[in-house]
Amino acid sequence: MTDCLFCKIVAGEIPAKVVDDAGRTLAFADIEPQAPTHVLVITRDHHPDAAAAAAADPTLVGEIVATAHRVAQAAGVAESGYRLVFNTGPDANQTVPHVHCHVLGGRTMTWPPG
Ligand code: D5M
Repeated sequence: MTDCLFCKIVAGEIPAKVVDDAGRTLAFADIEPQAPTHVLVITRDHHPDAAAAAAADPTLVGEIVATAHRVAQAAGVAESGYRLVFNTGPDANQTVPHVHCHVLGGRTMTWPPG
């Protein structure tokens, strides 16, 4: 999609700190980190959100989660624990309409989320 921020990162038109680049996913540091580890895992192809990605190909969301776990392992937070978040739609405050999984770790998370 020509006007999508994350499609531009996939295309290399906008720089990002890439931490994992494999298969159909790409992972890069969030520009506004909310935890010591805060990485976004996206699909290379454009899908507006996680539900749309799952509808297009049910295995794709599994690949996102597998990449997220690899990212957590590489960051050293897999054993202590980490949180995966797919904000979906306006009430969830999704600001970028390209599926992305937040990988948050490196501190104790609170519940409920804000
Ligand atoms: O999360 C969208 C996330 O995308 C938010 O945490 C900021 C992040 N973001 C926005 N622009 C960039 C760039 N250019 N690089 C890295 N991260 C970025 P949402 O769930 O949609 O609210």
